[in-house]
Amino acid sequence: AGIRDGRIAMKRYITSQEAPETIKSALQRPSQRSSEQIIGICRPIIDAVKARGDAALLEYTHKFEKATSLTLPVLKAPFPPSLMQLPAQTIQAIDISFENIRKFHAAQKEDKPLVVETMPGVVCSRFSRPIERVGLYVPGGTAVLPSSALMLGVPAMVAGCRKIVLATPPRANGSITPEVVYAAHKVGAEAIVLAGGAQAIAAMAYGTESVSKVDKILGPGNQFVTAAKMIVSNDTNAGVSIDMPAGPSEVLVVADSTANPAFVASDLLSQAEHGVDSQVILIAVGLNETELAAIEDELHKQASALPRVDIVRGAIEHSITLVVDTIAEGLRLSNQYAPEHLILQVKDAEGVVGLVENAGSVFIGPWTPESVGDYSAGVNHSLPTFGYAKQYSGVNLGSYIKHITSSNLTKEGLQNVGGAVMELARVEELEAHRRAVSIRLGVA
Ligand code: HSO
Ligand code: ZN
Repeated sequence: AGIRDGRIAMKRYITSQEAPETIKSALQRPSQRSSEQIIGICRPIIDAVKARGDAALLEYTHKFEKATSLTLPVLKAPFPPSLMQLPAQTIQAIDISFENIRKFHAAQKEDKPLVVETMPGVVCSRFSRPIERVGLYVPGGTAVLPSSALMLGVPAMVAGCRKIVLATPPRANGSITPEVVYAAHKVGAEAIVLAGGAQAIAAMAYGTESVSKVDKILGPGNQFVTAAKMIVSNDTNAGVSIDMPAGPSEVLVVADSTANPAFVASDLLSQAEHGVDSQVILIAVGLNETELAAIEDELHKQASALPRVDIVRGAIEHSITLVVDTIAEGLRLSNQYAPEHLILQVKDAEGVVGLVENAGSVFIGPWTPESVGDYSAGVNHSLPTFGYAKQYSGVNLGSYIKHITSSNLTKEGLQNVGGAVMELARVEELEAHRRAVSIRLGVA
């Protein structure tokens, strides 16, 4: 798998010649290490940080990150300029991206409360407040990800969260990448927790001597980070929620004969280079052998020239091409897969968006590579993976706020609705409920 005739290639299925079951199983995500096993590894780490705070947190950072020189697990704001020294063009790129992400998320603000008079004198309303303290996990691993710091931090800033804590694993020398420090500075983070994995999640969920406890933890991560987020969010004593379960990155490209083969291949590869567990899917609508071969040639050629070709090879091993006859069939399969990213490189791509039911984020037309959304267009890149696009939204302004409702009745309002309340209270045999109305209306 992953290699055909000595070339980097995705396995190809002609859907009309296969049983639906075959296609269904071809669209399975690569299986993850059993979560029971991962939870078993994470639990003692979480318990240790909960019990012994900073000391345990540092021990794990020394062990897992090899950052043995580190003596304090947090870097507090204001961050020294010496830790964010960057070339002018990097600053400019971060600033442009920051501003676009800020604009798009600021536009998601509800400017006024929702007010509805359901009956004369019965006024219901809904208003929002920021979550007070948020913890943002920025993964380390094979790439440095300042873009994730922006994607998680900018909406927190826009929402007005009072305390923003960022956690990211330090390098072996105990430092963190200056781009991440600069992003943390721009979003107004009060501290950076120099830790990764389950230990970082535990520190933010429970707090330690030097790490503030938060109310919600957001951000992607590996299986340990995801398992740790699940564990702490299930602990009623922690009082912490999470954004969503996370899995490996994925993209699904729908291409027809109007698509540029080089563009299609470049989009598939930009996701494939994230990790060996990434998955990329091509849905080829009505392409003939020559057109398919053109994309495959590009894929092999471009992949071979990439610095991360070894990672790409791993991802391509469990990636597939599905050849379908119609756009409708292509979108049906895409909706069934529910990709994190959906790229439409088809004639009238905008018109096809109407057929999209399940996807984290959609990239429309030949001039919209996924990379623009990963970094700078303004949309968020923290998105549901592993089929969770069927029920979750990506990170957005709403991820950082709660809605509160209120009711406000006049005497007339209570007269109008009170009868219904008293009758339902009678049915539920909750007499005190009924009397709270009757005492006010002076009825029996
Ligand atoms: N494509 C990733 C986000 C990212 N890409 C960060 C580059 N840097 C989310 O699936
Ligand atoms: Zn990406």
